[in-house]
Amino acid sequence: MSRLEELVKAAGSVAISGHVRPDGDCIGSVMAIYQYLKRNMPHLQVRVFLEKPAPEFSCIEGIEEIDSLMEDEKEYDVFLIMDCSMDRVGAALPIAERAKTRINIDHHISNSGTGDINILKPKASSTCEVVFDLLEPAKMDAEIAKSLYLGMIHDTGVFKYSNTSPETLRIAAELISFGFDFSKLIDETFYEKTDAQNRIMGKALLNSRRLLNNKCIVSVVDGHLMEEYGVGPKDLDGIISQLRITKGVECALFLYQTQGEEYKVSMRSNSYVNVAEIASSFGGGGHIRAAGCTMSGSPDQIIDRLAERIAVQL
Ligand SMILES: [Mn+2]
Repeated sequence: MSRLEELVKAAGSVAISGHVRPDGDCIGSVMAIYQYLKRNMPHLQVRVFLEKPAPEFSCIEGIEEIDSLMEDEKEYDVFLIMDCSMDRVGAALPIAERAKTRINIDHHISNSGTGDINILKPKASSTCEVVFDLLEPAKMDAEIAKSLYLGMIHDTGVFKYSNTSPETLRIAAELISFGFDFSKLIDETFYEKTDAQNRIMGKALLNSRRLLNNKCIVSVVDGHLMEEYGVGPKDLDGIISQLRITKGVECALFLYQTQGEEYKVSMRSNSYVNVAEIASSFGGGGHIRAAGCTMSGSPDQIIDRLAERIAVQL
């Protein structure tokens, strides 16, 4: 019996949830467990409570069965909290609190365990990697493998980030042996952009300029430009990553207008500038190589203030 089956063997009903604004790893881990329990424990009543996933995840089997209203008043025997701590399940919180037993499965180092049972592996690339160890390969199929692979590619940037371990790749190897179209999955859920998203990225790159002896690159998208291209903040994802990989650049800045004189600032560095320190000095936060904050003023004023801080570290 797989570890997952053991965990829920005494239960008659299981609810599964993850964090608000669900990403690939959250959706993948939640759906893999859902699919596995439906296949192997058909007597179980299983429900998924999650905010509505973005349209690019529609290729995941059973995604249309997710309950995003979360008005269920049932007392579930087991509530699975995936890829986050219990305080991040959003509207599913009352269902989690009502459940008889909570099981928290996660890989975030900040999660100290918010379930009655906790399965936490901070060294794992993704929650999907943690879930793989709870399942029996003989009881899996291509759809379950595809869901787990989804989470792994999203949390590792398609096996690029430093959280990718030999174990991550060994599991990925096992998953692709189930036979699903992984190239299509990666393109559709990770790389694909709308025409408008491509155009605004092109515009942002054209408008970029270099500062501080060319070691810093900066680009600004204001409200007018967003309106002209018919895009929202979510459509600007990926611009900062493209700026960062410009040859010769140590530090990249991307600003977009949120309202009036307010701008959201994303910062990235490549090898030595600590952008978390700069972001936190302006009330934001993040990691050493990727951080952000919200600042007020004209773009030029904001860039001057940031450049002053960056210059000290260059
Ligand atoms: Mn994750």
